[in-house]
Amino acid sequence: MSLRLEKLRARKVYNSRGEETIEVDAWVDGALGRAAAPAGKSKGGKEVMYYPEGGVDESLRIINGELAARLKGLDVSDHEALDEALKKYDGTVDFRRLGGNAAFAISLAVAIAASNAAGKQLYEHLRIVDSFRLPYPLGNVIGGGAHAGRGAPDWQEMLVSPIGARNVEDAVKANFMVHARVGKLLDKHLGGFTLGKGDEGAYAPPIKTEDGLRLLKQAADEISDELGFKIRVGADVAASSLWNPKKRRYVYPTEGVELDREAQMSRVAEWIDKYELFYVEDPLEEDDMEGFADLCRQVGEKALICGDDLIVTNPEILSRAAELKAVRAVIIKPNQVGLLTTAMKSVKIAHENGIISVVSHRSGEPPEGHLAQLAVAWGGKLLKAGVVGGERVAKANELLRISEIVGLDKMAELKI
Ligand code: 2PG
Ligand code: MG
Repeated sequence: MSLRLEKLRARKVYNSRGEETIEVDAWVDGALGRAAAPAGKSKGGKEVMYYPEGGVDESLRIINGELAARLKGLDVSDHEALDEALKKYDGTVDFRRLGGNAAFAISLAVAIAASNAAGKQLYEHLRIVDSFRLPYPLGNVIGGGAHAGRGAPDWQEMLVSPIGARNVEDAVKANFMVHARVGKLLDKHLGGFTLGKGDEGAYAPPIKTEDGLRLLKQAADEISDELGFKIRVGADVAASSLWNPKKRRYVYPTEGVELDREAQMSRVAEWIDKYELFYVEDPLEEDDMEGFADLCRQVGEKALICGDDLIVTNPEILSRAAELKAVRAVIIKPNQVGLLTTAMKSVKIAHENGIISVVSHRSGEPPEGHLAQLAVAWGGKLLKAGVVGGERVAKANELLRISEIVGLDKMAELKI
């Protein structure tokens, strides 16, 4: 069956941080698909350019003019054809002509329109898995770094995931309960706390990272006991944000310490043991792939060492990381590479190499739930999408909707 792209229209809207972003409407055989692009704050150095010179407005000018006319009539039943056309039109390695976020919004909007036209769910249309499983939600509860103001914890995200939950309803509920409990514990610990939050709805309290991990572990254990299944704690260090290349040190402004590479690795390994962390993302700066491999060896089966800024969803970088055994999990953020099919290529490489894919939001998100559909389509075992805040809850709610079709208890197989 052929599906024809009839029309594209792009506009400027805003993400959860109040930044300008691009939204695209696509019509395929009379069906509408709509998607907007997210934006990162702690971006990897090798991500594509979000927008050309001239920003969102320049992307709008290109799409609503020449590009919409050029793509009209394209058969988009196979998504590859559209992404190839976008790549070819842009013609640069980093999407600097069209803008990676513009490419992403087109790619996703057209996939949604095509799935609607075919009467399918998006996860069916973009599937690369044989059978559908639901990812465990992974969300940040306490955070700091680039996502919060001065005085917040130095590590960017302290995360929770209910990896022992038997069904998705329990899993989603558990994260909300842990978030609420941490609010109470912080209030007690600080002798009063405003419940102030950072960009992703995680509390941004004036405490050191280690105190945050301790309180989060306590809350996760308490809720675990109440609900009767395992809830584990993890972290996104976002270590590139701490790395000072001149000093060759990881600089912790809130804590007031500076660590060399060895000390940073020891600290990560020590806290994995002490707080039973099951997941640590970007423990080292993004150019230290060797260090990731060392840490993976040292930590072994205890925790998933995950690459985000290290790999930026890039298939070539991921292949190198797989060869070096530098990671056991990889963050998949399609807007780091601009196209859904490039992200899908990375997911396939990950799975061929036994690497877990973690389909992830950005700190600046549009308030929509499509990411949950992508996680199910691609066999992501974890869906990293925050806990509270409308744009984060949208993903959890979409996961609940999908579970009505896939089956409430069809959770991913995640052995850790
Ligand atoms: C990260 C993300 C999302 P940002 O580092 O994993 O949590 O942050 O979108 O700012 O890159
Ligand atoms: Mg990250």
